Amino acid sequence: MTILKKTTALSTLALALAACGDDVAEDPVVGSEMADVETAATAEYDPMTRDYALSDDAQTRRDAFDADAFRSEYDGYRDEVAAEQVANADEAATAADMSEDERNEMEAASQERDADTNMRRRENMTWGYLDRNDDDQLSVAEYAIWAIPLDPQHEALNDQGEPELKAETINKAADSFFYYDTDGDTYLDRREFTSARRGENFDS
Ligand SMILES: [Ca+2]
Ligand SMILES: [Ca+2]
Repeated sequence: MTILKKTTALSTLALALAACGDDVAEDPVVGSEMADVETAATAEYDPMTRDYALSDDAQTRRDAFDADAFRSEYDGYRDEVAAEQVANADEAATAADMSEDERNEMEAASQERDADTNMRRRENMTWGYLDRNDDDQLSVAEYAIWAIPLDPQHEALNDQGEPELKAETINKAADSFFYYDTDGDTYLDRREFTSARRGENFDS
């Protein structure tokens, strides 16, 4: 039973085992397969996981992308979201004059955060959370709050010895952004971001 002791340390597996009862717990292989299914059901599409073939026009916009400006805008937003307080879900439930959007936003804002970064888990990143300047469209930096993994801080150190994003991480986020910016205005509207979030594939 040493295997069982080891594997129950993984919370998803422990959940799967608990749900499946003792029969499955006797067989760690079956147990781990179930844990994979559990994880896949809740995971959001990760835009960092594939390559994006850009049209000539999209590539032109991609080439004009300013990585330095991106870094400073993105870092500012990261600081903002890291300082955000967890909302009170009970208040959301009792505020009768809220719109459905506001209620969903409060609900998402009250969910548990990533322990290291205080950022929302990706599936709880609502449009309102990402659209930091409230202009109803996402810039690359706003989009990257969702697209770039929650804790990329240990990726690389800059000249001052501070952690910063690797160029390849920014490049991948930008590639996916310009891939999903189908109307070419260098912002993602709600429809375009929904495509990104679903991981839609436009390649023929
Ligand atoms: Ca915006
Ligand atoms: Ca657009």
